[in-house]
Order: sequence, then C-alpha cells, then structure tokens
Amino acid sequence: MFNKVLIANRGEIACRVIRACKELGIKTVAVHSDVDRECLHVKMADQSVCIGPGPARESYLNIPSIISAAEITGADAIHPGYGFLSENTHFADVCDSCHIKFIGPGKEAIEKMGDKIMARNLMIKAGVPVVPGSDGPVSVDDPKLFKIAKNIGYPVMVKASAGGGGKGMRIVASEEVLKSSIQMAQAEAKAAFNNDSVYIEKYIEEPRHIEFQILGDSSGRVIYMPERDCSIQRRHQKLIEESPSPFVGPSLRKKMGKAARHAAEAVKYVTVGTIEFLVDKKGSFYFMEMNTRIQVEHPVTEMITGIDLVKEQIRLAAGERLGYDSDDVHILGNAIECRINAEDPDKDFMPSPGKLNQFIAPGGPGVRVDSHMYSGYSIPPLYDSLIAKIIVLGYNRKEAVMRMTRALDETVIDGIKTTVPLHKRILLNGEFLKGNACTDFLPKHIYGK
Ligand code: MV4
Repeated sequence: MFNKVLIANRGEIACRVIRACKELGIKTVAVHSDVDRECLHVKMADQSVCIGPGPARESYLNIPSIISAAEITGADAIHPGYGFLSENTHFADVCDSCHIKFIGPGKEAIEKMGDKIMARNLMIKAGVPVVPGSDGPVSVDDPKLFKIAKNIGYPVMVKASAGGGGKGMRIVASEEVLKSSIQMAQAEAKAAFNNDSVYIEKYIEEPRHIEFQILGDSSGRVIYMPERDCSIQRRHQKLIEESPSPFVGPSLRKKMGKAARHAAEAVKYVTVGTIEFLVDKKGSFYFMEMNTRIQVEHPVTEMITGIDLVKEQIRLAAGERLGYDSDDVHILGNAIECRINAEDPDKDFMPSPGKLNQFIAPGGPGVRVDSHMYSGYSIPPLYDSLIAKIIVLGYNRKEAVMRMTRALDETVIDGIKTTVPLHKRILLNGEFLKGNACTDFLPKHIYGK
C-alpha cells in the first residue's frame, strides 16, 4: 500500500480522496493555487504545497509543478480526482517515468477510450453493442458519405472522435445539411481538442443515460456494480443521478452489466471506471463512452452498495485483488444525488461565485453531503461551480425522493445563488416521480420548451 498520496485536485473531490486515504492509514499532500489557500482540502491534508497562480493552466494543470510537489514531499502516488489531469495520458506517462503511481488505469486504457472511434471499434470486436454508425472518420470529400449516412438512416449525429460529454456534437436531420454539419463539427472539434476527426451515428431519440461502475484488478478480473441513471442533464452537465435506475430491472441489469464488464476487459482495465450507455424506449442499449476516472456521481453507488469506491480505487492501484464478484454486490435501497452548483438557475445558470455568509448542511437519517464549503468561505470564479453534492439513501425510491426533498429544505446557503430551488422543482415533478425522466426532461418539463 502507498505511504503518502498527493491529491492533484481541489474542491469536494480532493476532500473525498483525503477522507479515503485517512481511513486507509495513508498520509496526504494537498496542492493548491494561490487563490485556494483557504480551501478545505488544504486544511484537511497532512501537508500542502502551493503549485502556482489561480488559473488552472498554471496550477492544477501544471504537470512539472505537481510532480515537483510530489518529489519534495516524498509522495509515492498521485490521485488525480476528476477533471483536470485525470484523463491525461501524458500526465499518467510522466508519473510512470518518475516512479510515482498514477491512481487510475494504465495510459493505454485512457488512450484507447479517449479516442471515440477507436473505442467504438474495440467495442464491436469485444461484442459490446454500439450505436449503428460509420466505421471510421467521415469527411465531406468522401464520395461514399451520403451512402454511409443513408444506410445508417436519418436523423444522424456527428460526433468528435476526441470529444465526449457533448462537445463537437451535432444532430443532422437530412442530407441537405449533412456536409455543413460535418464542417461545423470539425471546426468545433479542431478548436476544442486540436483534432478535427468526426464520425457519424444513428440519432437515438429520447434516450436514457445509464452507466455502469466497473472495477478491475491487475489479475485481469473485472466486476460491475448496479447502474446509475444520469438522464437528468442540462447542456451535457448532469444535475441529478440515481441508482438503481427506475427503468432497469434485474434482467436488463445483468445483460448491460455483462456488456460493461466485457468493455472494460477489452482494455485490460485496472481500478475504477464507468461504461456509459444510451438506452432507447424499447430497452435496447448501446455503448456510448468510457470514463477512465472516479466520477462526480460515484456516491450513489456507494450508498446503495455500502462499498467505498475511492478506497477500492486506491487499493486496486496499489495492486490488491478484488475480493468479491458482481453477484456479491447487493442493492441496499434507492439513492439519489443532487449536484449543488453556485449558479443562478433563473439567469441561464450564470455562475454565482462569492462569499458564503452561512452554510448549514442537511443531516439526519440516510443523508450524506460531499462538499468543501464552510461558513465564511469565498468561492473563487476560476473553477467549476460544483459546491456540494447531497446524496440520500431510502429503502425505496419514494422514500429517497421524500428524504431528498427534506434534505434540500434543511440546506441553508446564504450569500450566493445555487441550484437548490431548481432541484426542489424537479423532485416535485410528476414525470420525475414516476421515474419517466429521459434526457430531454429539463427543456420539456421544467423550462417548458
Ligand atoms: C447521442 C444521443 C443520441 N444518439 N448519441 C450527449 C453527451 C454525449 N456523451 C453523447 N450524448 C448524446 N449522444 C446518439 N447516437 C443523445 C445524446 C444526448 C444526451 C445523452 C445523455 C444524456 C443527455 C443527453 C442530452 C442530449 C443529447
């Protein structure tokens, strides 16, 4: 096991990782930018190092600075959290060269899954269903372009190979706009990822976003956990996640879970990762992408299984073996997570940084809060606006919804605008209560398209 872990992140996830390290008896090093001196993760860690100025480019993304901090403090591993350097193959490579363990999969798995065209082809080879689409990149000069799209059938979607999470994505209704859509997607992809490779897929209408947590060890064993339903999103940002999905029963769970296991085995995946699927109204499912990191929404899985995924991730990175199978993991109830952001939902989610005069976290039975907030803390405008995650566990979905409503009512955040009022509205919505929310829920039922 590691002796000392450096956490190359900030905010709630840095706090979450420090907690896991403490329970494993591992010493911790926090890193922080100039503006983050008063952050909770800095106070919680055994040691801290300033790694640069406020802008993330010069601090949380500054590889030489982070590696130096690890060497100076004698850390033998780095936990990247999510975002920042968590899916950066170059960073994973530099850690390797410096004999510092990157707590995540090998760089080959990150690389293969980061290239969406390569990932699609790997999944086809592994027998995992993918959305019908082009075999490789498409271009406007390809004489077969219209034929490829016609065979898939309109509407189609143009996606960036280096994309993920919705960037560089376009829906194409008909042949007339195919070429212009490809050109726009290419320009967007070039600007965002410096890679203009795009491919096309059949557009799945009103899909649900259902993902499986997988865990892999260095012996090649992979297990899956019950799914998370992340269908309630806004501009590709998840707002609410729950587990199990109200849409998935035991037989679909088993079928999708096995596919997720095969997907992870295809890249010899070690540590924790997530296989995302699109599921259509009939229950057909398609591999969408793999996230090769711990995710924001991991706590809903922890709540329903009783397993600490961050401790598992660290143990697996240290070479320990999995001690149980997918079938040994039981569903203890229903969990829901609400992401609380410092944004104004009435002003098109405009960021709302500033000083928190008062923060009172909810509590009581079945309530968990993952946050780096405290009364008097100033939220800087430079980083992601996620300030807290409220997670509840109930014995069934109804209890979980009532419990979340109660927890949101208890929450006091004074000084800034947050998404708390929006969450209250969503929880009261009839379609949400019935478990019917698909990916167009927000525009359709909350913002009345
Ligand atoms: C799709 C799709 C429909 N058909 N792909 C959005 C995020 C990115 N990971 C992929 N996304 C989608 N891909 C095909 N072939 C619809 C979406 C999509 C979506 C997916 C999950 C949750 C919310 C969404 C909102 C809009 C579009």
